[in-house]
Amino acid sequence: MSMVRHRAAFARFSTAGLVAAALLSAGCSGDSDSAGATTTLRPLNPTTTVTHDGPIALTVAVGNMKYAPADAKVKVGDTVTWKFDDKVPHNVQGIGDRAMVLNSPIMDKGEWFYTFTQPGVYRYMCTLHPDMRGTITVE
Ligand SMILES: [Cu+2]
Repeated sequence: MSMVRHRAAFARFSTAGLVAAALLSAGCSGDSDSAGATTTLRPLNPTTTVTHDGPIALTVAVGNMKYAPADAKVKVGDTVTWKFDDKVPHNVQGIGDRAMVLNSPIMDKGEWFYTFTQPGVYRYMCTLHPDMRGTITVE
């Protein structure tokens, strides 16, 4: 009899553990869902220039071998466009895990958009000219 009670208590404990594990994995899948939403805003083919119909919170000029402004702040949900206009081609390549979402084609003219869905500090550079650096802080 006491053995049965002991098993029942163990079973309840296991169930609580499973519920906790399920909650944890639900949290994880929620994170990857929002990452997936970010993915849909990126160009499917990196050589294709995408267009964007919504409002632009910030335009970063890419020219004269620099990003202007080099440092800027936007809010979650804001779309930033990088407007390329120079004699030589450039790109926007994120530095570090969070900023890997910034991955524009190499272009000398045209625009590339990104809509920020997660707060954080996004540092980026031009892979052709590593001295070209910029930062977008998303609040
Ligand atoms: Cu460059």
